[in-house]
Amino acid sequence: MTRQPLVMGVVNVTPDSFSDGGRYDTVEAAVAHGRALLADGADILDIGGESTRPGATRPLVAEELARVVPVITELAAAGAVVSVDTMRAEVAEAAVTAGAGIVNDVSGGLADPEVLRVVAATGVRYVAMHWRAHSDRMTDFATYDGPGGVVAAVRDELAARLEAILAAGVAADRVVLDPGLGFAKGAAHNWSLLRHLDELAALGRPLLVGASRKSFLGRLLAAPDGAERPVGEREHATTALTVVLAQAGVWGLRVHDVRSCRDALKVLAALDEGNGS
Ligand code: PMM
Repeated sequence: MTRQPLVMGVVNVTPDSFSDGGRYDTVEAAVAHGRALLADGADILDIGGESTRPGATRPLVAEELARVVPVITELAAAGAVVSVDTMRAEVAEAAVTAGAGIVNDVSGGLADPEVLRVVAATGVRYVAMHWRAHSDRMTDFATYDGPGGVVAAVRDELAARLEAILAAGVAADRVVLDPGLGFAKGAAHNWSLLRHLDELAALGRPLLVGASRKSFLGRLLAAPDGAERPVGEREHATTALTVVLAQAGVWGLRVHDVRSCRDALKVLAALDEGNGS
């Protein structure tokens, strides 16, 4: 059977994330949500304490630590494979000490290069996402005018990050790359990247993709008056992308609704098992 992607379930311990902000912003609610995602079949729980929605302002380090560390401690103790969604070395270090086995850095080490030192020293897995600027000004950086457009730019910028990550002493086989859908990218940029993931895979590292409920899907499904489909009503489109991305051979899918993602993967697995019969 072809390898199926890992399913990374999102636990945002934030008051302001675009898709689920404020729903799991206490330790109890976040832990309960994490347990529910595990029951639905999540392979990894991605726990974050900083919203990266367009325009978001950053929490204080102490605030971010207080949000994620207790949640990671409990869920890791319950046996979950935990990823910490952070751009800060201090948070990454505390998260790994609390039991996280993956650092998911949406800035790929650009926001705080010390993150790479923590990853190298601890030997955890590292997700490096394509990123250009913090969320309060990332829309100013959504321009890709060079030859090859957004795909070539994201490929080249990820290649440069990969070089810096390896130079910091992180083992190549610990690194996963991510196109960073919606980060300094408009809807057309996201679709181009989804069409050409093979060009990013050519960098030689596995890919994680986070398309779940993002605004480009809201725009795709917009009402006749142009109003974006609300966040909570983008699940079917997200699931359709699950199928496409699994068939494209990605390493992992970062999703909010683990159950529908897992259902879609089960359909693919059943078809795969029937191959040759
Ligand atoms: N997207 C968000 C947050 N973290 N991490 C990775 N690796 N890839 C993503 O696409 C990504 C991410 C924003 O979505 P959310 O607010 O629902 O968490």
